[in-house]
Parts: sequence; C-alpha cells; structure tokens
Amino acid sequence: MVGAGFGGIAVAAELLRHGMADVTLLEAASGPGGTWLHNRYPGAACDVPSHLYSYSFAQRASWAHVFSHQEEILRYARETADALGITPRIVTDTTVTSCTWDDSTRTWTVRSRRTGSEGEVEEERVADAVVLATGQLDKPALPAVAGLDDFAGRSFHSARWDDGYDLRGKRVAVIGTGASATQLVPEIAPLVGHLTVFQRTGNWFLPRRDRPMPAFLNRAMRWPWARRAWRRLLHHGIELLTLCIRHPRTFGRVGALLSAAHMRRQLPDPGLRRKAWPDYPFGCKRVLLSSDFLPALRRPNVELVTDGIARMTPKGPLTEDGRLHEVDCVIHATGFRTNTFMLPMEVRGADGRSIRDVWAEGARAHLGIMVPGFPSLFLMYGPNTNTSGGSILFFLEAQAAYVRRALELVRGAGAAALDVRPEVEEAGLRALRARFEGTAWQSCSSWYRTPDGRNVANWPGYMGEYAAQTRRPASAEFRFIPSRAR
Ligand code: N01
Repeated sequence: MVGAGFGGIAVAAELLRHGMADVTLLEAASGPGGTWLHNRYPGAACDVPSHLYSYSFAQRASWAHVFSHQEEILRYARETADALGITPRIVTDTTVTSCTWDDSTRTWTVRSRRTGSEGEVEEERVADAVVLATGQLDKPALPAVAGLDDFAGRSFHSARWDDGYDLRGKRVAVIGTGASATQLVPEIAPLVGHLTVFQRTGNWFLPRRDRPMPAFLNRAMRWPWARRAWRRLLHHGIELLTLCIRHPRTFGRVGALLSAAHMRRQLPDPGLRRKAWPDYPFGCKRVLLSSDFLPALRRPNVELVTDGIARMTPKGPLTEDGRLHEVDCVIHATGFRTNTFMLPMEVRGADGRSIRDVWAEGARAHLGIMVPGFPSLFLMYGPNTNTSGGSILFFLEAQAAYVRRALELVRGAGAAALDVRPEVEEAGLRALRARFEGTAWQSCSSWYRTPDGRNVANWPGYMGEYAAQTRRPASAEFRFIPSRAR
C-alpha cells in the first residue's frame, strides 16, 4: 500500500478485518494522516459534518465541533490506525519511486527511497498486489506568475504552512480564493497589519455554521442506531448539492438563489459584492461552505484585489493595473497540481507499459480503481472519484471493499492476479462521460478538468450510485493471471 492517509488506512482496515494480514503501508511523511498532516494552515477544517467525515467502521460517539478541525481529524486518523493495528505496519519517511509488474514472477516490485539518520536508502519490496492511496490533492501548486522567486520577503504555500513565521502586524498577501483561502483568511485577518487577497475568480458560497457539537447530539450518538440514522440523514442532505449540480437548470437554480441570498446578506456593500461575485454557473467549481470569509473581506485592514497579477517583484505582487502591492509575506493558497494522481511515480504494468503512456490523454480507470494492463494494481481516490460536496471517506470505504473483494476473487480462482478487461473499462468510461453532459461541472474550467475539457476528477453521480457500482466486482469483468505454480 502506498500512502497512510485516509485512503491507505481504509484499505488496510478492510484487509486486516478480513484476515489478509500481510499488509505494509509505505508513507512518505513522518506519520499517518495524509492531507490532514500536511494542511495545517490556521482554520484548516473539514466542510463535511464530523459524524459523516469519519469511517463507518470506526465511529466516534463524541466530536468537539460540528465540522471537525484539522487537529481533531488528524488525531482521529492516528487513533484509528492505532486501534486497528495499522500503525505498526506503516513504514514512514519512505517515498515510493516506482512500481513494476514482473510478467515472469507475476508480482510487483516496489522501489522506494527512505530518508533517515543515515541519509537516503534505496529499498525494494515484492508484492502480490499494490494499492496506490496517494490522493488527488497532494502536490502543492504555485501560481503561474512571472518572477515568483524575485520576492524578497517570506512566502509559502497554504499546504506547507510556515509555523515559525509570526504574521502578527505584517503586511500579508494571500493569492487565491479557493477552499483553503476561504478557511485561512478569516483566521489571519484579525492578526495581520494589512491583508491583500488576490482573487482571480469569485466563488459561490453556502453557510457553514461551525460551533461546538451540541451536547445532546453527542449524547444521542452513544447509540449505534442513532449514529447510523444521523449519518444517513447527513448523507442524503449532502446529495442535494449533487442534485443541483446534475440539474443546473432546475434544482441548480434553487441552490444558486439560496447561495446568492447568503452572499448578499454577507456583502451589503454593492462594490465589494460585485468584485467577489462569481462569473460562472453555480456548482461548476466547488461550492464553498463558509460563513466567515466574505465578512472578513469587509474588515478595514483587508483589501480584495481582482486585477490579475502581472508579475512578482522583490517587494510584492505587481498587478496589471500597474499597482505594486508591497507586502512582507505572500501566502500561496493556489491549490494543487491535479489530475496527476500518483505521478510522477513510475508505474509499469504488463509488457513494461507505463501508466504515463496509457494516460497520455488523461487519467482513466475502471470505477476509478483499476487500469487494464496493470494486474492487481488498485487506486484509492483515483480518476473520477472526487466528490463535489459529499464525504470522500464514503468513496474510500467503497473502494477498500472493492479491493478486498477483488483479492478474494484472485484467491478463489487460485490465480496470481487479476486484470480488468479493457472492454469493461471502456464501456464504463463511455457511460461515465455521458453523465457529465448538461451538468454544471461542464460550464467552466476548474481543477476537475483537463485543458481539453474532460472531467477526470469527479464522480458524475450520487454517492449511493458509486457504492452500488463497486459493491460486487464480478469475475467476468476480469482476466485472471494464473499463478506460476499451476
Ligand atoms: O485550491 P483551489 P484549494 N492569481 O484550486 C487561485 C479541497 N479542500 O487548496 O479559481 C490569482 O480550489 C485560483 O483561482 P481560479 C477541496 O476539494 C477541502 O483552495 O483558478 N489566483 C483559486 O481561487 C478543494 O476543491 C477542504 O481562477 C490564483 C485558488 O488559487 C481542493 O482541496 C478545505 C492564481 C486555488 O484554489 C483545493 O482547494 C480546503 C493566480 N495566478 C481544500 N493561480 C475541506 O474543507 C491560482 N489562483 C474539506
């Protein structure tokens, strides 16, 4: 298994629970937690309610907040890994560089680089199956702005927060207004001397009223049936957002009206409202859940700048209107290099084919999990399995169960591995692409889509549909590779 974030933990838990004990997790970081280990910016939190953003098999009765904060989620990941016996199987500080299928031994060779006190050590392991749980949002992207390195002050990315830098009283620029910026801007605005927020595109907002978890709710959650019922209710509530995105002309309008009302309430000044307003249909990009970002823009020490950044200078960003914004610190809240999945890791399948070549026209995988020609190689949170509002943990659990069932098929067939049939993947992909037609996702460019417009990040339907489609991998969908002994 590559990665010990929520995906790696989900699949390790599933395999261990079903008696598949020979499990090793290779993790580049110093511990488990994945995205919740790396994203430690002030205000980092989840915008999915706590009772839903947690594994169904490791439910907690009690959460501190309605929307859990980063520290609590990271603690939950660590405690879950400890409780399920996963922690001792995690090999940390180990970056996997390549996974290579060997046609003769019918096994995978996994090469990695471990960083320790003795420096860097190259390692090699052999595996019957490989699960890549490296995520979709793990490689921070800097803005494509000329002269970025010329800036003489402090700069860092939101996903690599510089804890050692004291922002108090400083002149700070935040570039970007996505989900990360939306969370960190309200936290740092009261601390800094002056804050300039650079926005390229406005966003649609819905309220997110975070507060300590009501005691009665935590009390009620002592009963497993109450937790199940509450999770189901939250799940269906969140599916309403997908309904709006799937049907922009009908349900989407109602979503857009509610969002516009929320935004008007939060931005009474028409000038600021005009600047912050999105220029694309509701739901095309991620709808941001926040009740404190727009009010933060109204603070006297905060300025929203919508002129494009022409270039970075030693003193700060120079915008296209010729204005120099002198700052002490630049925070890049500019998201991630997306649609690359596990790349640049080298992954070679049958006949030495590189996944990079297979994905030359965009990443693709059967149910986001299996790629033809790569036997017993599984992806967690792979192509077309992102959700625009639901709980990614729901998808991860469905994928983990799929991996386990597929490995049971291998065992049942006495085979070495299984490979999804190309025609099965192709048919699934055609159906999937057709489902994007007419949805809000197709009406603007976003990190979900390739430059030629294909959405390779998102699942186009409801969460329940994904669970149904992944529930029973059928033998007929695969080619079984006999084991050498037979
Ligand atoms: O990144 P983003 P993010 N000048 O790519 C802007 C998840 N997440 O880290 O929209 C000015 O969304 C860019 O502008 P534009 C969630 O899935 C979840 O915020 O491309 N601006 C955009 O505003 C989310 O979708 C939580 O025009 C520039 C911003 O940078 C994903 O992570 C919390 C620019 C990047 O936004 C990524 O979110 C946080 C430039 N030159 C994140 N270049 C939860 O609550 C780029 N931008 C669970």
